[in-house]
Amino acid sequence: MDSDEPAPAVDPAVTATAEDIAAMRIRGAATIADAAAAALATQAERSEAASPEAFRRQLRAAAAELYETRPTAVSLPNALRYVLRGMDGDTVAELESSTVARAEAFRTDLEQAQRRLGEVGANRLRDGDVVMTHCHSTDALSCIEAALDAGKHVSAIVKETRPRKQGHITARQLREWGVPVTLIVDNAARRYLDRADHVLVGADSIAADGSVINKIGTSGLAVNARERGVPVMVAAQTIKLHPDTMTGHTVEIESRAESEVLSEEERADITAAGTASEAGDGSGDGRGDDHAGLEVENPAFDVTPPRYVDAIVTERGQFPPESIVTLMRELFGETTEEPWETRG
Ligand code: RUB
Repeated sequence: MDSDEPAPAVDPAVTATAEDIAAMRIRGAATIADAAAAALATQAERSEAASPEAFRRQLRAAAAELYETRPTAVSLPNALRYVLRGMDGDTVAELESSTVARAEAFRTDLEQAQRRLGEVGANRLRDGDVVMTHCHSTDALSCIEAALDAGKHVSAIVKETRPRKQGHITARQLREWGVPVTLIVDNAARRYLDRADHVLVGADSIAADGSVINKIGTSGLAVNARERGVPVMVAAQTIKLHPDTMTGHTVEIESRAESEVLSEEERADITAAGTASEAGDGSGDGRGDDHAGLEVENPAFDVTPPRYVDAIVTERGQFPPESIVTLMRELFGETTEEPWETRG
């Protein structure tokens, strides 16, 4: 784009979706992908672009705004890439209809993939099994739903999942389906693994070496499960496969706000103790710097090495983590250029 050209107009509905994703009112990798595709369709429908080129620029700008919201779930760029690659035509009207159709196809495929994945995952669950969950994953829940549909009785040990307690969303959904739930704090997981037949989690991204990037705490759970002999099943549609990792890129781990871990009041309380001790040993002036000596770190995701994962369950079947790269090559080829980075 020439520097004197006006910035393409991104529709306010796209900006609203981007804000909802950033604020986690829309959250979870599959749900984020679905919302992003829907937002691109809205952008296409509401575009008042005067030329095909202006239309393309608008769509790319909308995709870039959505892309910036959260860094870890690859389903987001995968969704944006899929929709933009379907933008085809010589007129604005043709471009609009092809983009909207592509977004709709993506959303339908997403739903069907989740259902198929659920059926695959359900085959691993036997009647009477106890499943331990972490965070809230619609892919993981789809496996339980399919097991219930097949007439199996399943119960769940649901980890609360600090700091945002998305385990409560899982507990609510499972109770709605009539599944008996035991809710535990994260620290109790190892103790309760003795009662579990499976650990079942979702994924935000799967790397080419089979590493699983999911909500913080997943890796510790997987290590403990291995030590206890409980199999770890990762439910992840193929849009969770991270193409850039085939060419050596790593997955960015999102850091979230300190306030999710520590309120202002709690910080003041801890800081007061530090200030008092500094005053007591004579080394401080008794007032201190509110932020000195107390850092809060809040990574939202972690990486579980493939050796702790028994199976990655996708809509294409289940895979040992080490062989997932074969599926990745088949689906993505070797190219990783993002359409919203294309100029002109
Ligand atoms: C959610 C999370 C979920 C994955 C998979 O993190 O880690 O396990 O996104 O979810 P956050 P799904 O709450 O920070 O978005 O299976 O629904 O795609």
